[in-house]
Amino acid sequence: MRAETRQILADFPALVRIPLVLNATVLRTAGAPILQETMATLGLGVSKVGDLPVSAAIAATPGIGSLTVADIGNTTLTLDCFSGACAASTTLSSLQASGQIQARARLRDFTAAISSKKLDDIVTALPADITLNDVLIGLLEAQDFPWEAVDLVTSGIQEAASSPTTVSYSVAVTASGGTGPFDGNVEVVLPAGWRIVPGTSSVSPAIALPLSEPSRAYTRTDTRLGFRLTGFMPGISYTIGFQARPGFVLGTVAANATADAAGVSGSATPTPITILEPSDTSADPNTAPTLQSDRLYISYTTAANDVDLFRFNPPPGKVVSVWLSNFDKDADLSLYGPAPDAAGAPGSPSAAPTRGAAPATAPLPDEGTTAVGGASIAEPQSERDVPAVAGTTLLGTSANADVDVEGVSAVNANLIQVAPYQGATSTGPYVVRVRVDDTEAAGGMHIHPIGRCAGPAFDVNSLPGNLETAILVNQRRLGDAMLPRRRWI
Ligand SMILES: [Ca+2]
Ligand SMILES: [Ca+2]
Ligand SMILES: [Ca+2]
Repeated sequence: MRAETRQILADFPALVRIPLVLNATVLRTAGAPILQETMATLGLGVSKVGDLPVSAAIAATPGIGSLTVADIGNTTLTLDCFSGACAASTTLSSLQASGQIQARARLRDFTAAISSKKLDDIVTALPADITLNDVLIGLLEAQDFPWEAVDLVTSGIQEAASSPTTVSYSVAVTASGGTGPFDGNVEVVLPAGWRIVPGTSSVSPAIALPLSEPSRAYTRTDTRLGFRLTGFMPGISYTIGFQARPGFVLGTVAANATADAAGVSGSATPTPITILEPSDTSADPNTAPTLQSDRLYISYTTAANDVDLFRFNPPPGKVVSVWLSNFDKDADLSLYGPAPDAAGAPGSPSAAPTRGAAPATAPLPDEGTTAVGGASIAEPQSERDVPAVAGTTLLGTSANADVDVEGVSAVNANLIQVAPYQGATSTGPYVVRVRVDDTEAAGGMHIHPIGRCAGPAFDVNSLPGNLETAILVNQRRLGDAMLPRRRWI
């Protein structure tokens, strides 16, 4: 992402939700830097911008029409090179004129990274519901983007996964009455967050015309696919099949489906599918998966005693920051480092253990609840609920009851623990992200509803050298104490 874009979004986070096409004139007049993002950086394979039909983009602007066959890379998905030649220097405009742009071609089918064309070239052709946020998803710049604010349901981020899960989905459709052949529509309603894999739709037995790409509508409540069937007969059970990328919620789902055709009644029967966690993450520090920095790792807490550990190879002397987010229940995050020095061990700087002797009497156990007004409520401090990994040094814990994101930073952290608070489980996912920095960056925080985390960004190195006194204020706690609680405005 360009530095100017980043700064403007940091200063005016509300801009993230504006629809682009409705504001295209204003953005252009103001010289908005986001319009200068090139198609090489827009992440066409991920963002909704990639859904734009090539023919619509060509029609909307000469900017895309002037691209040549050589510019767009693999042409199989985009061009019809059978009915006419596709010379490397031919422009897309002239191929459009000769009917050689595939009807189902989308911008994401451009396999070459094109840096000569920009968002400005296609902005007026975008569907009205595409917001700036949908574009930012494609920029995939882990260090800059507030990943913890990404809406896993609607972002379609699973399409960017290194090995995305794909399931086969089918719907049986039968029309009764009349003599046919008919044309009709079948609408399939999938759970929110599901995505169809382009180019995978088929119908069996064959009808008069091959099934074209369905229309798609992705919302917070569902994913709707609209199939158009041309030339089918009554009394025959047709199967519409396609590949889909499921969302992140585990469990059995059965899509709704409806069929309509003029003059006949239709029925559509979807096949239920069960989505399972690939495999639970180990609680053994010797077999835990090893994470890379600047990637989103999605996992689940499916049992009350489910502790998940992740290893990390920290660069020497660097600060490892970890965020735990997107969980719909309460979980806590801990970072561990290497085992404490053993007395007399080779390389140990001291012959003495780093920990003192344990108390002779074990501490009182966590009571878990407190009786208030006759009712039993959960202890507000969850830290005592966090398990510890033997043989390691606890470097930091983020264990809050009321934050959207847990975050903790520590130098040389090599083990990350996610543990549910008081046995909380969910069919929904949680997300872990690791980042390596020179300074501390992570802390518990709330997600701002318009897409920005408000978290600790305090850097002690930024203070003037002659400072003698600093008063640190927990603004939220002060606000809770002094004013009616006002979460975020
Ligand atoms: Ca787990
Ligand atoms: Ca586990
Ligand atoms: Ca928590």
